[in-house]
Amino acid sequence: MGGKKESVQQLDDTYSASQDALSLLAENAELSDQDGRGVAFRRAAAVMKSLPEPVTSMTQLRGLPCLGEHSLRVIRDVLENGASREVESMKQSKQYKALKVLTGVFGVGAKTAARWIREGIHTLHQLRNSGHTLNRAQQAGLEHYDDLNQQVSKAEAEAIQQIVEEVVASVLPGAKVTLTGGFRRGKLMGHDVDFLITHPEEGKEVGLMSKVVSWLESQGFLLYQKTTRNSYLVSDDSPALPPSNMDRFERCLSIFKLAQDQPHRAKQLGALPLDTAEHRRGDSGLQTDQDSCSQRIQTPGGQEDTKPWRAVRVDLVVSPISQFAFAVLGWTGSKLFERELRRWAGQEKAMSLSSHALYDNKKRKYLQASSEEEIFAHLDLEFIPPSERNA
Ligand code: DCP
Ligand code: MG
Repeated sequence: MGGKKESVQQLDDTYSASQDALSLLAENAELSDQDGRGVAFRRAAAVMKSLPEPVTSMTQLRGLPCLGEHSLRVIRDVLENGASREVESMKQSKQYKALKVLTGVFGVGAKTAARWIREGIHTLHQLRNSGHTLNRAQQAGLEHYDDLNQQVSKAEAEAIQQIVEEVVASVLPGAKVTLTGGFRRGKLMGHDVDFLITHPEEGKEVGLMSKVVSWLESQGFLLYQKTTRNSYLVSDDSPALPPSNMDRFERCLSIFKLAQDQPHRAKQLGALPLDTAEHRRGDSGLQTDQDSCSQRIQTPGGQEDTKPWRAVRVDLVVSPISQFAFAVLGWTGSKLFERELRRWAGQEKAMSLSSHALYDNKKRKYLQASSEEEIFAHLDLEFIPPSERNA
């Protein structure tokens, strides 16, 4: 029996090794600003994840969708050699390492990172000494690099939820806060915490964001914030869809200062002053090359980490109640799930789905919905609960 167990374990390892390899290729494509390739590898990884049993032979993959020539080559390599040579060498490449380090700075995207790499900047040390003027987001990203590259736990997300609920209730009684993103899908870790805020009476939500942000700032909860205003306009005869997948809700991209090790006491720590930042974290949640790591550590005299708080990325989004169901659906993700859902709506139903609305292109009208269930029904789909949207 022991032998069987072992071989099953081995199979599972191979199984997840091919998923991991495909996910890494997807990541590398995204970091290299090749979104099309990224989506192709994400789809292939999702197909591998959805298989009911471990793959032992290539014949099992026959007829499966989304597995292109390249993905199949990678899977074969993993099956035959235990690892993909292409992925292993990519992981070791200077380009990949530099992309990973630089795009790990909040506010730095694939294009900026690629430009810097072309100028010979591969590490945070080189970036700091490059003389480049960084924008406010990037400065905050550099300053809180280690914290922001460390995953956020469910307990931390809940502590932040408590704070956000408290401030929202105090500035607009009756307003409702919903945890969205990966945590709504049941994930235990995330790269940030996403919230959607609405009020049951249409229009009451106007002006809410600025009050929430002012309150949070006055209490010392924000290390950084940038609020963008709602730019969504509904017109009667055309689907007012944004040009990209980006939605147009009023949105606050922020970095929270969360008291550490005391998530349950988060409430009382509201007035934690910002200038307690004399100690920097020395640990790193990200694998980077030694050079960039050592340059990042700024703990004076190499003390143990005594900083009583940590920086956490938080997104706040405000939606009018009439668009709330679409907003929840759009902000729950995953990104691949959203993409597939929109594709289904467009190709199978001739409808345009966004985080704001669902438009029926044949009937030339918007379809109303006050819950996610109603949206799935409009799309002729069975309801898929958030925990099953992790594709
Ligand atoms: N989203 C969107 N439009 C944006 C930003 C996000 O539609 N401009 C959606 C898709 C995401 C969800 O909102 O699935 C949350 O975005 P995140 O980037 O936070 O992704 P997750 O929460 O799914 O992952 P993580 O756990 O890494 O935060
Ligand atoms: Mg998220």
